[in-house]
Amino acid sequence: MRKAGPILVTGGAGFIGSHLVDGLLAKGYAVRVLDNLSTGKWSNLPAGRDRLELIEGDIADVDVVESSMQGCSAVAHLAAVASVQASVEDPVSTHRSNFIGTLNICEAMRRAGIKRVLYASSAAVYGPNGEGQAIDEDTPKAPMTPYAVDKLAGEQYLDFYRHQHDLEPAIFRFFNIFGPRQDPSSPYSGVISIFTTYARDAKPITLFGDGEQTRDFVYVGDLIDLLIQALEMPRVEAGAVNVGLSRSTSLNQLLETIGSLVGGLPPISNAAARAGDIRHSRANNSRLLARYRMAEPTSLRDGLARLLNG
Ligand code: NAD
Ligand code: UD2
Repeated sequence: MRKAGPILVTGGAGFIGSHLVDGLLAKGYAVRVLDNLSTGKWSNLPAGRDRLELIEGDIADVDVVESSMQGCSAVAHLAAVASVQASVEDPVSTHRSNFIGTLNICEAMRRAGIKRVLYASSAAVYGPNGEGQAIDEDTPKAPMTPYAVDKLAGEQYLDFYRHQHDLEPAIFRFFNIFGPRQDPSSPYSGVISIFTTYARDAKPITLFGDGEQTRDFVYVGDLIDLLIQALEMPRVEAGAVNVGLSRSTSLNQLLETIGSLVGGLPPISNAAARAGDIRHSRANNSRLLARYRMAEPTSLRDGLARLLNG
């Protein structure tokens, strides 16, 4: 695999993508990144590295996708408008990236004869279903936003290409991923990126709701190990895989841990819970554990410490 041509990482200048690029380079792979820099930054990636090619371009542009794929051995498709709220405000342009872009990747792979593709889907496909229990992959889907509709449609297209054209998609439904380089600048950024940045800068924090809502937080480094395994395994089984630790943390517990790491918390104000907010989100990760090797996951405290020191 390593000598057979670069891995194309779409969205490689973003939060998760840039960590995947680091992981692949460290393992000796050549990497080509395709990113339109809408939220990603080249400065997330190491400068002047051999084996790393950067292409600024849009996955909604068929020609760009096709030329970027020339000579590649596999694809990690992470590019997307990752903000659920952005998809609610502008479904059409989100759809171009999240749906048309994914279809362009499938078609270009078919034409280039490339088989293996990783796909970053989301727990958002379950909507409120499964709330209050550990959500397994067979839980009925209830996509409630354009973001979730497009992610689910992308999964289904990848299934079609698997049956029809022997593509080998490894589809992952990420729960709440956190770590260094997650952009805290929007109010809809990941809660950990906001809380850690504000705590460090002593800026007031807003807690939507009573803080007893829970999430299944995964440190980005643990995710990258799984993604690289999915590129290297001889065969990918059909069916999407939840990426969560089946570990519930409330926002109040999260704040307490951040406070103990930074030596205190800034003022915290409570605001009304966000419309449509999910109260409890936790993965049943039996399928993940059955298919992938998983070392002891990074504890929330260690992940937060790395983020704060990074
Ligand atoms: P991110 O915004 O940091 O990364 C997305 C990258 O895609 C950015 O670099 C952006 O510039 C690029 N991009 C967006 N539209 C593009 C287009 N049309 N053409 C080319 N590049 C484009 O977000 P992230 O958190 O790193 O998310 C990576 C993937 O994981 C996304 O597909 C996202 O939907 C998915 N995901 C993330 C989480 C999470 O907890 N962070 C949860 C579920 C799913
Ligand atoms: C995450 C993903 C989303 C989708 C969804 C699946 C992120 C950023 N979003 O949404 O893409 O995959 O999971 O169900 O990863 N909060 C505060 N104060 C703040 C910011 C957030 O209290 O300043 C709360 C927020 O109201 C929510 C919780 O923190 O209750 C988590 O919010 P989030 O935006 O990090 O993630 P989530 O789970 O809504």
